[in-house]
Amino acid sequence: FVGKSKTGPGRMFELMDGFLKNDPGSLQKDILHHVEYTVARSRFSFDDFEAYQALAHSVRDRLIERWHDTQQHFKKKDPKRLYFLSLEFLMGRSLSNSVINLGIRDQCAEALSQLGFEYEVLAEQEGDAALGNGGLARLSACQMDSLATLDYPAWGYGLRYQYGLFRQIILDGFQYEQPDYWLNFGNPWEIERVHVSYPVKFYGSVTEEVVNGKKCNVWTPGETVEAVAYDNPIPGYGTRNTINLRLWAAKPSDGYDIESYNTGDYINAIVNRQKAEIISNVLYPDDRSYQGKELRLKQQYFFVSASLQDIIRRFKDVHGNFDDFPDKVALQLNDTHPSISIAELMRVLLDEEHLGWKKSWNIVKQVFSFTTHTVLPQALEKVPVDLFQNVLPRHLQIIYDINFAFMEELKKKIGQDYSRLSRMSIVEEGAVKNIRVANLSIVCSHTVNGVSRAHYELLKTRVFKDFYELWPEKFQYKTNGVTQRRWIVVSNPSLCALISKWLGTESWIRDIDLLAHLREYASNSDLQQEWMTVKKINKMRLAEYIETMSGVKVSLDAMFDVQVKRIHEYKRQLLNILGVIHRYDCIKNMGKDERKKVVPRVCIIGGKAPPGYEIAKKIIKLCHAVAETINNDDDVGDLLKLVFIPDYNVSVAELVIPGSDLSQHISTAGHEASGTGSMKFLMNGCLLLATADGSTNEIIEEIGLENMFIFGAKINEVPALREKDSTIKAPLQFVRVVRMVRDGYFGFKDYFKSLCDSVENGKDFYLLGSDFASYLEAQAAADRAYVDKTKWSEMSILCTAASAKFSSDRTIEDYAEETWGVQPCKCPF
Ligand code: KOT
Repeated sequence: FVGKSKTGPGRMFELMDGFLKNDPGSLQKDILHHVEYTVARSRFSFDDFEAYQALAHSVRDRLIERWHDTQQHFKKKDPKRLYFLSLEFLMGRSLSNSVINLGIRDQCAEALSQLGFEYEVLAEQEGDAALGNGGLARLSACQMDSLATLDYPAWGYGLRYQYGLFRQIILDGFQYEQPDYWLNFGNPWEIERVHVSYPVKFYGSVTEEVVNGKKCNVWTPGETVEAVAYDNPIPGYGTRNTINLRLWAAKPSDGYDIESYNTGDYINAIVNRQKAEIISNVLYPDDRSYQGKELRLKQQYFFVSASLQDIIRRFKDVHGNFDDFPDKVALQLNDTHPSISIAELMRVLLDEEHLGWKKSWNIVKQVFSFTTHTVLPQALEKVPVDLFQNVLPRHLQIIYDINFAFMEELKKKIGQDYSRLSRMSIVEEGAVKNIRVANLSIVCSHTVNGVSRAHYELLKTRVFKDFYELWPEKFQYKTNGVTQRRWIVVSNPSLCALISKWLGTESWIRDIDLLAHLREYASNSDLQQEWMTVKKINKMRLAEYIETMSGVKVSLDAMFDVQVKRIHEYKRQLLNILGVIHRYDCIKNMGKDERKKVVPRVCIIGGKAPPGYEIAKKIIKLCHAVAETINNDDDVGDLLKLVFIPDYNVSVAELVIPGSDLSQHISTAGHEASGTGSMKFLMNGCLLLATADGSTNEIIEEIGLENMFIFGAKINEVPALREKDSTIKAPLQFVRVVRMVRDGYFGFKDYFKSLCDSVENGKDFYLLGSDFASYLEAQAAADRAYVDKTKWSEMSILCTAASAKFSSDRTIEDYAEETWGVQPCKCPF
């Protein structure tokens, strides 16, 4: 507009005075402006939280500029776009991540220091955005960061829950859940789009009618809820590209409960309207067991319907018909949670666009790709047909039609093998008829991805064997990765600086393969010393946190041994605790001289148990009970401490991971689809003690068995071990430690009985007993390695170097090329 008319857009551009500037002076002005006009405090009197808010708004302004430019550019270029559909995103804090990716961290720190504030202190004011449960949800967040950084024309879509993942409170060692009302203090990172809203319909009935001489199924819905968009800009690192995470919130629609208005019940009508908002109220915290809840199905359909309306509107803005749809749109299903979008797209193309079955199906089968994140049968979603019929009657019809066509096609290929036909059917027959959402997703997607090589092998040979044999070409895997921007640059600034110093460049932050060059210096004693100094600084931070949270003072000379993740039997936190009891028992039985040889340990456990998962809750209580005994035993002193870190979340992870020496990933082989925590620890130079499960097998290839502590049964050995009575093979040490718990050595004898029963008396489904001896050996090997400081620091450096493969940048590039067919679209400014 420059030089053009000084009215309208020309005048506006002139007034804008170019883009916002990033020097400390300009940032200061913006911060003070926001103190006064956004936070509405006096610029002469505002506290740390208000300063954080003002800083956040100043950063947000810069994000918005880039967001606009990026979206404008995408619109102009009209590339094929990727839409990432996920019911969960675990974003954590945004401030530090944004200022790093915008390249303005130092400027912000300087601006604040002149105003009398400390950047780090303000960053701590922010609460986590915890719109997800665990691995799957944090993976979505890492992938959004990589999509933006690598300039892909992508958008994320999800739900804006009012309550994120519950807060974990520990009282007397027991877990209690409290609501996470994360929006209480406002959310500067989102932009409410009151004008971007779509009606989403539920319930009602379907009738066959003749429209324009053709027979049609007409859905007359019974309820309409409005979906309102909230945009969350996701900045890339070292690029202007800033993509969008659009989250939907439910609001009453104008037509909601019109009946009550008509009957004159005004007050009740208003009260009823608020019920619409329930849909986006709360995140389901139990992420592995499906109970066919109506609200859950409504959440899924709500976000999917709004997202597809939005995607189709954007497509139609430029394209006259749907022929190009598969060339312009890729829809990624993050597990089965958004899979109702398959039936919804079919419905829109059939009933609203009137494309006919053949054409609609041809489009649908080209656009969806599906990634599964589990091997646990109880995590595979099944929706009772009755529930479906009630909530989404037209979608159920469409699913039946898809299944009918699929069954016919299958019969042609495999003949009358009824047991296989019934296993593969989308509809599960039985006392309760169910829709198998995974089967629907496989049948209708062009690609099915696993999240590690081992996971892919299990999908092919066990979980989806029938489907693999039918369509081997559909199956792929993309080993998970995590973003080095958050997991090194943001969370471990000292290590970041050290890596850049030794590599002579910061380019590894975008080009992760460069990180592997650290290998060349792994045996350099100068680097080793500096490396261990950084680790010490991080251990100090963590030790302070532990003391504040649990009152336990820990020694920095001790090995910090950490297991932080959701609590689940298959992840075997119980194995860890029984191992700690064994260590304690050994120390107690040692003479003075022997004790001198013990490598001191601080064992750290953290994680949330799903609220209804009794055994997981008992594991948390056991951890506290054992900690109480050990930490107060003067006999043991600094040789052993056990601490439970409450309310483990993304920002706690950012503190814990850099300060760890050893981390445990000890799931029963064949149960963890991938695991991503291990990758974050690896990046931070933390050694791994692990089973050969999930992505660990690929980590072994990168770093070598000699630099890790691997133990336990292999994936292929597990089924045979389960056949036998595992208690027979449980070693004496195992029997002894379980007995200590049973006999009430740590109190709560009756309460822990069922926990002990779960690993004895011929049960022990997760094979704690049969893996116990090799677990203890791996722990002993870790002790021996820790004593040799030179060797340990070399191994630690090799861990970081080996983590290059486990960047989500690599994962996303592979998806873009092999699954989605999208290319980078870089904003030129
Ligand atoms: C939750 C519900 C249903 C199905 C799967 C899940 C799920 C799986 N939630 N988190 N996961 C984890 O996803 C991570 C990312 O792929 C994996 O690394 C990890 O092994 C899964 O357990």
